[in-house]
Amino acid sequence: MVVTILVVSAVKPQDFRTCAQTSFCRRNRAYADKATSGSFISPYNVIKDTINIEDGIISGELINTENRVLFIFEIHILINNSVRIRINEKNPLKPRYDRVKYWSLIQEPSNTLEYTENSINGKDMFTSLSFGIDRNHKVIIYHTPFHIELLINDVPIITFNNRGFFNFEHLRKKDDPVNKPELVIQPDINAEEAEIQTEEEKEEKQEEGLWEETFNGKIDSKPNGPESIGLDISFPGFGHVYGIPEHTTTLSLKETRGGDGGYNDPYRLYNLDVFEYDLDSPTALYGSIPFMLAHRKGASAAILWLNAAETWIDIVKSKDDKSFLGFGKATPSTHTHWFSESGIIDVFAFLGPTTSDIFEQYGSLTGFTALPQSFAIGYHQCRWNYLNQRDVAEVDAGFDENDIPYDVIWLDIEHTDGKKYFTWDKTKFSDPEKMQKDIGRKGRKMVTIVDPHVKRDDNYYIYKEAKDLDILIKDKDGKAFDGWCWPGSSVYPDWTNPKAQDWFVKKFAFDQYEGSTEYLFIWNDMNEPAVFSGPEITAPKDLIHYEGWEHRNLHNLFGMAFHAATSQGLINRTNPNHRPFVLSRSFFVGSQRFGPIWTGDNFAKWDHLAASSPMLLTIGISGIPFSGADVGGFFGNPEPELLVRWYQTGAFQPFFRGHAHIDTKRREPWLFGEPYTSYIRDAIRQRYILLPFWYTLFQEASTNGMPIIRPMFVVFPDNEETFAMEDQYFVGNSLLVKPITSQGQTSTEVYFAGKDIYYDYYTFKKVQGSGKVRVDVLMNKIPVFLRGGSIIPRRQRFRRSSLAMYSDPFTLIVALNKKGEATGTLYLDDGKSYEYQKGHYIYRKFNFTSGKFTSTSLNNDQVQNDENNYIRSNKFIKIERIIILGIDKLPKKIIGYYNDLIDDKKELEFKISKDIVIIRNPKLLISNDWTIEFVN
Ligand code: NBV
Repeated sequence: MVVTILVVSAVKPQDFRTCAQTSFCRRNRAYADKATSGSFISPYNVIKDTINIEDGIISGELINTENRVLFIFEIHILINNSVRIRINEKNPLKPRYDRVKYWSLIQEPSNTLEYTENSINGKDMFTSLSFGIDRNHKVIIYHTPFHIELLINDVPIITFNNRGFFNFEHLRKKDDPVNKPELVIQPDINAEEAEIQTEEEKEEKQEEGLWEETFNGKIDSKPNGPESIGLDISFPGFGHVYGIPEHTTTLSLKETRGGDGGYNDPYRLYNLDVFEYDLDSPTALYGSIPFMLAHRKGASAAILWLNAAETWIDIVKSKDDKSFLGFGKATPSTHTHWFSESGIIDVFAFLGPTTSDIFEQYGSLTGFTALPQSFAIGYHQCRWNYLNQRDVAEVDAGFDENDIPYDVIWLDIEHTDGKKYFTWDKTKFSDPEKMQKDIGRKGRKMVTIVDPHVKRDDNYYIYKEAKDLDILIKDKDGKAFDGWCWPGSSVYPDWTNPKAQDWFVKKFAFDQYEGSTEYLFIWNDMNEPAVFSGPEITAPKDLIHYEGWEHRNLHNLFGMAFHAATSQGLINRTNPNHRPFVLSRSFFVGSQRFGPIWTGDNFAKWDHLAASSPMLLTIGISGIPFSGADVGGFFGNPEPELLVRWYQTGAFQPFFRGHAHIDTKRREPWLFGEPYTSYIRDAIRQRYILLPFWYTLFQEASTNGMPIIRPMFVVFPDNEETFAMEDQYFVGNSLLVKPITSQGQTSTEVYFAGKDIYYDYYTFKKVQGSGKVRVDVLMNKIPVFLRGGSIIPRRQRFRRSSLAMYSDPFTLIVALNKKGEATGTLYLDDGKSYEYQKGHYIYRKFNFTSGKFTSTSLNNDQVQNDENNYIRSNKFIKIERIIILGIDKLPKKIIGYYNDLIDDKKELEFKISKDIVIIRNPKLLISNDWTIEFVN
């Protein structure tokens, strides 16, 4: 323990590099400065004769006219309104890293044949092609200098190298005089210093960091020298850009490069274990997704910069004074500048035009989120650490004694024997199987932590096997890399090596992981990877991976490769396979296929609670809908009010887990006494009541990429007032949530967009007014509203876990809109297996219109009725209550019938109170098609 505290307190913000302390960041920013200075013209030109158009690909060569280095470019016109741009050196000294696609894409995307070559006479100056079914999309490649524009209906949507920042540092030999570095500007020295520099000193400064770089005494040997790539990407007419997690910044991204309210440094993407991270900052955190979404009224567009090396992104906005797009008013544009330390340029552009189109386009490339087991969306109770088996049993019993449902209890690193993962400290956990079975018997699960470092100990089987298989990451001299982490001296298996993947997957078999049972699931922490002895608390960039690739190239995907192996391990351990559950701290493009992620070590402070919403919204629109923040805050002790507010917010965020640092006071939900226990109980129960609604959203996210919690601008894409809103959001399209994130709040302002009717979620009262409305806030709940037009499925019986609710009847809440209409869906399956992929599920569409309420099947897999294993064993699940809000004409009679038994109509009992109609026990089953008619 002493070691823990010493190591942890040594980690400080100055452990992390700024742009000025990073040579490729300095060089690319300096290049951008040079390019924006008056007379600059980008030296990269297309060599006209090399242009070729074939099968949806425009290819050709580029020349850097300053040093005659040649490049190959390919522009792929993809199905699904997307374009891919790839640029690499024509004759690199050695191959450049191009393996990110294997990890992040689910398959090589297909090119479209729906295109037409344009204006041959333009061919000298530019090459252009129209695509899409209506051919209203266009790509134009300008030859001299090289730049690309993507247009829809002749309006530019995304441009590349229009500002001339394209900079491809070709691989070179250190002593080759022709290959001197191109740059002359060093922004990290002030003017005075610059004056006194001799030519020689200047040159030395230029060389600094090209072939070797030192930070905090740690040397990066950089055997390949400078090899960065940079490109400017602009979104003309778009005033807002979002995405590029993980940062603690605003949802609508701020500008960098200084200025009013802007950051000085670019946004950094470099997976790092940042101790006690700051809020409102562009510095890197645990995960990286180089995906950016631009939005304006009428259009959305997005970019995926497929590169796993350290990456920085500058954002500036311009207010064009001339009218753009004929809007008749000055329209801002957003200009971004992306640069990565190594690799190639492989950029995808998604042309929408709507945000949901983009989520679809992006998801069909990188994979949609995996449908989790249903327990995974219940409440999780974690702490570093539950001390022993008795502690686990007592905490578990505490939930029952206090009538609080929960699904999973977690064990952190102290459960192991000396931080050797896959082992148990038998003095604390003498019978782990019994412990899990006791928990499992109540319908609950357990999670243990498995980190990616391996204790260097010849008596530890994991170490021995990994060493014998020769799958460890090597240092630059070819020896197994030794880094310091929780167990002390450790090695790091190379998760990018297929042999390591195959080996690790097997470690989760029940006969391999001693003391594991089917109730046990996994948590991957420290997989950035965290290396206490390494530069910036991570792996040195010159480590060597599978096939000889330097760590520098793949740093940001390393943690995901570990997550992938763990997740596959859990799939494979049962036959038939069950869905895995693995939480990961590090993430990259594609992580959504392997399990949820969380925002790491936050603080028990109000501003951290507030920051959780924009962070999770950002991660969600960037392809990972299943994410959460430690409820209560990891570091520090929350006052009871903060803890309550955090539970109330967490209940409306996708991954819902309470967690706390080892040095904090215990804070299980009942420990603060009344009224707090009741408040927390109510919050967790709300989560359980809504599980069918959440599970349906997860299923939909897993097929169309729609985020589960949605920023206001996604739900109201034409309402400019919502574009920067981040303190309220939607769950699906139906529930508007406003977290309360400051102390002692008794009222708050909620923005009710559109002309919709909203109902208070708890009282069902209609909200009076629209736009900004001040609402009262009580301590027992946060403001949540039902949007008129939606139908929400709920299960209202209180049980102790989600599994215990498996066969419970449903309540349907029908919130009518102004036209007296509403729709909704409900997805149900066994919550565990992959049978749903064969059609064994229930998927209902509810529709209320013209006084008729219907339920019809959306299951298109044709596994109906008794052939449907799920329906067969769940056909008696009933609807026990229907609540209709906002009904105009109160009914005199309500009639219900199954659609295939139309002659068997029953009159249903109902109650009316004001404009709310409650039908009790309509005697209808959830799996069947039925109709309810309201007779006036
Ligand atoms: O394993 C201990 C902790 C864990 O509880 C936390 O959730 C992780 O983010 N872990 C980090 C390592 C130490 C943190 C100071």
